[in-house]
Parts: sequence; C-alpha cells; structure tokens
Amino acid sequence: MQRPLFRKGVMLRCVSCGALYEPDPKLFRCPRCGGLLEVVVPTEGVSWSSFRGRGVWRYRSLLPLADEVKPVSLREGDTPLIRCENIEEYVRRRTGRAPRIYVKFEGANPTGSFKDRGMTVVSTIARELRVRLVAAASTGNTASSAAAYTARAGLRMVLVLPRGKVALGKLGQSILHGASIIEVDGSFDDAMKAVMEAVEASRGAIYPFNSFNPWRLEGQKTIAFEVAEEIGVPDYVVVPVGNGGNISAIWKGFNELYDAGLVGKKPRMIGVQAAGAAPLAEAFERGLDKPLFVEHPETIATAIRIGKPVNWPKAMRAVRESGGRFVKVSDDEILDAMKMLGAREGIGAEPAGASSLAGFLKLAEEGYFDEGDTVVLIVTGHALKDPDSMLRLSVDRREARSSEEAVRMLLSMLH
Ligand code: AN7
Repeated sequence: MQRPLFRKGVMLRCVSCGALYEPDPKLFRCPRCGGLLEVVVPTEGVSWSSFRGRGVWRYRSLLPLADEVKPVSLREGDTPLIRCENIEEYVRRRTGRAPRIYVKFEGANPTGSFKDRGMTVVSTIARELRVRLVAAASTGNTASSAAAYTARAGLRMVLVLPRGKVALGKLGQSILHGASIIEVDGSFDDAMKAVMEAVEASRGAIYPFNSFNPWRLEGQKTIAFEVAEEIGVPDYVVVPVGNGGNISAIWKGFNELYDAGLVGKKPRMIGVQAAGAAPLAEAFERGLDKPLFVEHPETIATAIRIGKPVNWPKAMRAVRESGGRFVKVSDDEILDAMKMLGAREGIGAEPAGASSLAGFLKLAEEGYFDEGDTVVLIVTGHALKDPDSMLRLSVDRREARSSEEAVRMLLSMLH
C-alpha cells in the first residue's frame, strides 16, 4: 500500500460553489462548476507549541502533507521582519501620523522571492507523485524558484516565459538551475494560457507549479504565521498583487490561526497593483466585484505585469472579507518606493516588491492609517533580481580620470 500523501481530514473546497472533495493533488478546478479550489486543513488541536524547527516546515501541523513525507527544502521562510523607523519618521513629517511600519523581507528566501515557500510544498508533492514533467508560466520569480526546487527534487522542469519581459537575474537563475525554457511572443497571460491548455491536454502527465495549483498557496500562507508569531496580528498587511495568489494565501493563513484559536483578530488586507496592470484595483475603485481584465499590461514592475489574474476570486474575497482595499500605483511611485527602501532602510527590493511601500505611502497621504496602527509591508522579491531597474535610480555618481582626482573628490565631499 502507498503511504498517504496528505494529513487526515484535509479536503479540497470550491471557492465558488462550496463543494467539498477528497484531496486530489491533480484536481485544479471544481468538477461541478469550474471554480478555483482551496485546501481545507483541520485546525483542531493546533497550538503554538505544535510549531517546531524553523522556516516553512515549522508550521507543519497546519500544512496538508502527512508527517511521514520528507520535504524538498532549501530552508525557505523564516525571513526577517524589519521595523522601518526611518520611513516612519518620513511618514510622520509628511502626514502628522506615525503608524508602526514593518517590512517582511521575502527577498531573503533562498532564490530571492516568496515563491520558495510554495515551491517547497509543490515540489515535494511532485516528487512523491513521480510526475514526468513539471511546467510553469512565469513573469520570472516563479521560474527561478521552480527551477531551483525541481533541480533539487530531480524533476524535469519547463518554463514558459513572456519573451523579453523577464528581469535579467530571474532569467539567469532559470538557466543556472537547468530548466528548459520556452519563450513565447506575448504576455504572461498568453504563457499562462499555454500552460493551462497543455496541462489539460496531457491528462495529468504535465504537473503545473502555477498558483492555480492550490497546494502551492499552502506554503505561502506561512508568511502570516511568521508575522503573527513575531509581533501578533497587525492592523494591515500590504501585498503586491499579480495573479492574486499570495494575498489570498496570507489571508488564509491568518484565518487558520484565528480558527485554531491562536489569535483573536484578523488584519485588513491591502492589495497593490501597478497602474498599467491593475485589473483588480480598477474594478475595486469602481465598486465592481469582477476584475477589468487588461489586454496589454505594462509596468516597470515586470513581476506583476499581469492583465488576467487567475486567482482573482480569491484575491477579491481576501480584500473584501478583511475590510481592506486595493490601490494602484504608478511606475514613478514604485521607483521612488524602491529608492526609499534601498537608501533609507538598506532594504533591496525589486520594483514589484517595493510596490507595497508605494501603495502604503499613497494611502498614508490620504489619511487612511491612524496613529498607532501596525502595518506590515510584504516586500516580495530581492533587488538583485532586476539590475536594470536599480540602474534607473539617480544618485550622486561621478567619474575621476585618475586616482589623484578621486582623492580630491573624496576630500571635497567633507564639505
Ligand atoms: C516579486 O513569477 O506571477 O499575486 O510568474 O514575483 O501571487 O501573483 C510573480 C508574482 C508579487 C505577485 N511580487 O504575486 C511569476 C509571478 C513579486 C512577484 C508577485 C509576484 P501573486
């Protein structure tokens, strides 16, 4: 007999019609209505003392995999939660109010983004299932992470990328970790469509690592667990949104802590989108409950250059249920936030990662936050992912024709 893959009591639930199913690692759509599925994990008997070790697998008692299954892991998670007093001071001077600001620095994960939290779970499942081929569409970070984890698991990986639109570091990582790469002329949404169709046509032989695979989001929900364990439940969590998987995973994490009786409140979730790729933020601002898909999304934050977010029902629910909101930010606001994190706090964010600060600053200027509120900004990816965006920032930068001239320049800088 094969050993069980999942913990006892784990189920799949359709987020549209509520139908419940036995946990099938290859079921990605509700057979009844076609809706997205979410994993239901039993929370009875889970206590703070049931968490052991470090990183994502510390929270194993709330993860769906059976205890006997050995994880494919790079020691992901356990990322720093950094108080940002310099930005607090800036906000206090600009607005007269000083919320407490923390950055959850997901750039500190093994491949430099939050994706690693999900990939440790799905690559473990794929290895247990001995799948023939793993596929993922990506704006870059899913690719980097999936390539690394499948390499470690001994699985074959093929990435479908929008040609010419993936940041340099991410493309380099994908090559480094030995994945096959298909570069498609089109957007991320075209790449995603290709992966979904191929998964369907292969009848389960191709296993998808994109976030419509609900098992991946189980790893990502540990962001909530780490924040709550370190500082309790904040008033607001600000999350960059592309496909909408991460914001819904974090919301799910806080709900599970609440259901387990480990915390007594939930945060408001704020989703940030780039103005040129804002199907959810635009819809929210107009009071619609369906996204306004964008055919040709464009933003410097290539990680979230996504016009048709597959997880939109989950993302919309996270924001509405929590009493939060969506907000959109311009590319200039994103670059300013990236510079502020880098030059005032020493935190290196890629543009999409800095968009959480950009969204926060925009709302802070509108008086959205109160004195004493605690706000956690999720900085989703590392600056080194996207060297070109760093080189666009301005700084005092001079050329010296000789070392003597460099000496004169150095000494002149004392004044
Ligand atoms: C740095 O890699 O979609 O809302 O294909 O890389 O869960 O999609 C990346 C997404 C935010 C958005 N910040 O998260 C991909 C991809 C960074 C990201 C997001 C992404 P979701």
